[in-house]
Amino acid sequence: MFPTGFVWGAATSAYQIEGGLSADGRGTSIWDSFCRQEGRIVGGDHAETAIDHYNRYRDDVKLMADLGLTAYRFSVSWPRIQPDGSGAYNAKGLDFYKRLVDELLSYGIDPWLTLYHWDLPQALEDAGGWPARDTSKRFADFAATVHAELSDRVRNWSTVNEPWCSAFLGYASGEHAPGRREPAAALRAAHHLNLAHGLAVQAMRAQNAGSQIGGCVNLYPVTPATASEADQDAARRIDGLQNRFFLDALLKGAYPEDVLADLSHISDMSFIQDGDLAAIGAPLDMLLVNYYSRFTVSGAPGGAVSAAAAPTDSGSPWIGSEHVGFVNAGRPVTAMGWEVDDSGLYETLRRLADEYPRVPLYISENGAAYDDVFGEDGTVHDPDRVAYIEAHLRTCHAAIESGVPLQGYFAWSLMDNFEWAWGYGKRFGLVYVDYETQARTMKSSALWYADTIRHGGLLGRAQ
Ligand code: IFM
Repeated sequence: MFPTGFVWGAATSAYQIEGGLSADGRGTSIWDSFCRQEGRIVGGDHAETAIDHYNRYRDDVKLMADLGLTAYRFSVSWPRIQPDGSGAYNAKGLDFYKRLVDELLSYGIDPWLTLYHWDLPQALEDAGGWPARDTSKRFADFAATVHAELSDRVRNWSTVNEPWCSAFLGYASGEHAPGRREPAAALRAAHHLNLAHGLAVQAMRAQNAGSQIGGCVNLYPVTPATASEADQDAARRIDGLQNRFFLDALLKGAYPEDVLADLSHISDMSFIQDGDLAAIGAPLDMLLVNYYSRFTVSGAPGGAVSAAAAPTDSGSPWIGSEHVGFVNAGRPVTAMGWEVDDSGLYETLRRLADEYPRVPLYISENGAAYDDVFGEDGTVHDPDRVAYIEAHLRTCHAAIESGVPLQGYFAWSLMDNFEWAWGYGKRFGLVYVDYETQARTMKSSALWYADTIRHGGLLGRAQ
C-alpha cells in the first residue's frame, strides 16, 4: 500500500496530443517548422491533428475520471497563449487551458501544469532560440502571465520539462526541433533553459499565490561497462552531462566543476552571468523526475555499440564526450530500444535523497512504448506495459520505505500520441488511440492502473 495522499497521475504534453495547430490564433512553434522539413520525422508524420485533444478534451478528462486519476500532468502551449513568444497574449489560447482545468476540477482531478514542454514559438527561435539569453527572460514573462491567470485554480506548477532534451537534442544532435547541430550553442541553450527555470520561479513566487513550484529533469543512472579507467571516465562524463549539470544547478546552485572542465574546449562559459546560479538554485517545493532507463557506457574507442539509435539522421547530443559508446547490457528492451531496469529508478531516487538537499519528489513520467495490437475483440492487451509499470511502482514503494520523500507517480502517457521524431509509430499510452478515427480504448494497462489506484497499492504480481 502507498501512503495516504500519494498522487496517482498520468501525463501528456500539449504538442503531442492537442492538434489544432492553427486554431484560435495559435502561433507557429519550432516543432511545426521542424515537422515540415523532409527527413526529420519518421514517415513524415506531423502533429496537425495529433490526437485532437484540443477538441476532445472533455471526453479525455472523462477517461481520466474513469481511471480514477487523482492528478493529471499536462503542458500549456506557449505559441497558443503568446503566438510570438513576446508581446500580445491570445485570450482564446488561455481560455482553452481554463476550460481544461475547470473540467479536471469538476471531477476532482488535480491539474499539474508544465509551462514548457518543447514547443518554443518560432519567432523566438528566429531571434536566436534557447542559445540567446533573452529567451529565458521571455519565458519568465510568459510564466508570470500564465501563473497570474491560472494560479487561482492550479496549485502545482513545473517550469521546463527535461531541459537536457531541449538543449542537447534540439541544438547538438539535431534530432529534435529546431534541429541545429552546434555544440557551443547547445551549451548556451542548456544554461538558458536552467536560467529560464530560475527566472520563472522568481516571477511566480513574486505573485504570492501559494503555488507548489518545481523543476523537471530526466535522469538516468550511468554504469560503466567495465571497471576500466576509460569506462569509468565515460560514466562520469555522461552522468555529468545528463544528470549533474541540471541537478547541481537546480538543487545546489552550482555547475559541477568536472563537467565544466570537460566542456572548456567548447566554450569559455562567459554566458554564465553573476547571479544566474543563485536564481537557478533558489529553493523548490518539489522536484519532478522523469525516469525510463539506465545507461551503460564505454569509453574504449570503437568498443561500444549504440543502445538506442536516433530515428533520423542526427549527430551526437553528448558534446565533448562524443567518443562514449552506449552499450546494450542485455536486459529486455521496449519498442524504443530502451532497456527495462527498475533498479535504476531505485538508485536514482536514493541518490536524490542522499546527495541532494531533501525536497519532495514526484515521478512525473515513467512508462514504456510497446507494439500494441488492437485485437479483433476490441481489446488491447499489453502485458509488457503492465509488468513495466508494476515493477517501477514496486520500486517506488521500496524507495518510500527506505525513507525517500517520494509523493506521487505519473504514468507516461495517458494516451498514445505524437512521439516527436518517431512520429506515431511508438505507443506509450495507457489508452490506445486509433489515429484514423481518434477512438480511444483503455488498454489492459489502463484497467490494471485503475485497479491499483482504487486499491491504493499493488494487488499482486502481474501475469
Ligand atoms: O514522449 C516523451 C515526452 O515528451 C518527454 N519524456 C519522454 C517521453 C518518451 O520519449
